[in-house]
Amino acid sequence: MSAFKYFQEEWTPVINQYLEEYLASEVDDQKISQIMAYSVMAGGKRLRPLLFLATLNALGKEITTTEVRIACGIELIHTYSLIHDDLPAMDNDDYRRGKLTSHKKWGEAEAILAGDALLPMGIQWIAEGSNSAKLVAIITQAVGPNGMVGGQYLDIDSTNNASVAGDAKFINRMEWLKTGCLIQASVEMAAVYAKASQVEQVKLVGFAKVFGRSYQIYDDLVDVVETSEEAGKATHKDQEEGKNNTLTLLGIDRSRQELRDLIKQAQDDLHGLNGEVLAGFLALYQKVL
Ligand code: GRG
Repeated sequence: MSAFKYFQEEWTPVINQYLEEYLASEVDDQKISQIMAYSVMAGGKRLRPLLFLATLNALGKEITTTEVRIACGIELIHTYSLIHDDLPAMDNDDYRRGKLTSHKKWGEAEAILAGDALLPMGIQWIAEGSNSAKLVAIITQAVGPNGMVGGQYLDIDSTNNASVAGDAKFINRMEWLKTGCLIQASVEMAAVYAKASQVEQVKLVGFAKVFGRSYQIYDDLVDVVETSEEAGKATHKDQEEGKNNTLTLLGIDRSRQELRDLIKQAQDDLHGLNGEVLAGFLALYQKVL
């Protein structure tokens, strides 16, 4: 088994158990707790908390419940963004992670509030660890107007805007803000938390930047590979919905090539680090290449 698989199989259940237990015990009202947990426990891959923990592992830092709580805080924030992204006013999706979306299951006001509740709760979990002021500064920057929310705004603002369709610079920026910033923050927070050296920080942030960029391309390619019988002839959902992303810009083959180039860059960034587990995240992409 690869070091990554081993790590993933060891820590995913720990993350899941922590989320389930503490969402239940730290939210007073049973009903809102249930609505929050419905989305948090819906079967996500736990990519961001695993990245946080894998970065600690690369830096030789021991992982205890304290670190798991911070990792889980990141997942709460990620889940908030998914709940809000699915709302009728945004992507208007009925299913997420194979289940009804929060607003379809519980109602729109309830879904908005569940997302609103997960964001500060995630920040609270992060704020309770050591070096917390820096960690909170990194995460809030990453998900605010100069990060994820900014990217989501650009996405919504540019939907059905034909003049953006060929604008690679705009699309790169939008995707970076929407997806890349939170991924980078997951790694950067661990580097700060574990007091990585300057050299280690530069390498890790370099890796995280490339990984964050590549993840959006992967996510779009997964949609195509999983929803079309013949990937080469796919009519992509995003294209039909007037969305602009790397896939609609470059098409399938060039997106795959871009992903291969990014994988090489990410591997290069890890040279000189104990980054076997981190490098294993790149293997996720094999299924779309
Ligand atoms: C609504 C403020 C706000 C932000 C939304 C996250 C996001 C920004 C939009 C969701 C749409 C999307 C596909 C964005 C790209 C980020 C991404 C790849 C999300 C999916 O993350 P995974 O693959 O999902 O880690 P799981 O379900 O495994 O957690």
